[in-house]
Amino acid sequence: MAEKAAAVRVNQFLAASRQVITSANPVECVMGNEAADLDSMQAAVLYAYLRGAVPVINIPRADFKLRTEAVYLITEAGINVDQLIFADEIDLDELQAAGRLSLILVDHNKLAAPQEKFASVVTGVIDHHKDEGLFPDASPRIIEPVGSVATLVAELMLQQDEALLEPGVAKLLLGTILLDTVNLDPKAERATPKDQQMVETLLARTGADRQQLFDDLQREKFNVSALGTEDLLRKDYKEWKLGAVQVGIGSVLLPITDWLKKGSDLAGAMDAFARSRSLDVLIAMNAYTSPSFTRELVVYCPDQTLRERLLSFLNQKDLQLSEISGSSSPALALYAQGNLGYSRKKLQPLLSELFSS
Ligand SMILES: [Mn+2]
Repeated sequence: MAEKAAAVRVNQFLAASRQVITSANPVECVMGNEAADLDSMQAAVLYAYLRGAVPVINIPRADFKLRTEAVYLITEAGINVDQLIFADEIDLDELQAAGRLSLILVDHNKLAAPQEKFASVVTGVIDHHKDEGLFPDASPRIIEPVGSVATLVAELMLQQDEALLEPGVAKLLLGTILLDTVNLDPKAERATPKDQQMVETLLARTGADRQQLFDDLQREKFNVSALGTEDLLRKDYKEWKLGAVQVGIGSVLLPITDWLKKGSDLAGAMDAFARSRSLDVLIAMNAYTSPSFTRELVVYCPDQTLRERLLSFLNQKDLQLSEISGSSSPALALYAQGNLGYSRKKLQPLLSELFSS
């Protein structure tokens, strides 16, 4: 991999913006949406940089490592991750109560329910989602249906001062647009002529290899090799109460055999995860491409009666399960899943049918 790009000025800005929070002055924050995907994060950082505001990454710091493509690109762009400000490192409630907070929303134009309390201090919006018609007096209020909000941020930076686009900044913007537009693929129907044009501008500034950068990002998006069992499970996790049964299902991008090789006892780690969330049933749906698309199923259920009922039900349905060896506990069942059509969206209603009857 190439040497990391330079982002000296951004890093200086990030260090200074941390100090603004602890002063007694008004604080203008730029905040992305709660999903905190790469374009939300980069927009918070770079639009805050452009304005001299405080960027807020809208997830706890502990969740950052789950966005593996963001960890990769932000690091490659030379940005100091330690200096980023995450949602659990700034007390927005306290700032609002003190009358010191104003908020610019990027990559969303409607606050998520837990953050609706901040609606009265929203002063600006930059987004590419459907315009919900809120915050009519916001300034700026830029909502354009482009493929990536990075395209809008790049445009504003170029308008204000081209010198803001040091190499690391240009690389961060470029990689984000490529990821959001599936490398400008017309079939994905994401890229607009404006995204296209911005990619060309940024390619000229960075000298990057477009296909290589996109391939690197795609690879890193699915590269979960550095994550432990708890993080693998919570990276893409949903939970339901089905009848009287609390069920959690994580999508895991790793073969069961690789997971078992991670050293620590899988049944023990599943047990700890299930206990911490008071789950009766914890399922991992493993899906990966290596080389062809494969699905596997991991079922953890310590209660024997419930487990027998669940496993016999799953084996009767058309998931085409065949047992994989390697389980260290009777509570843990490992399966290859022949029917690739059963995603979490389809499994959840099946379980609902079972447990609600
Ligand atoms: Mn977005």
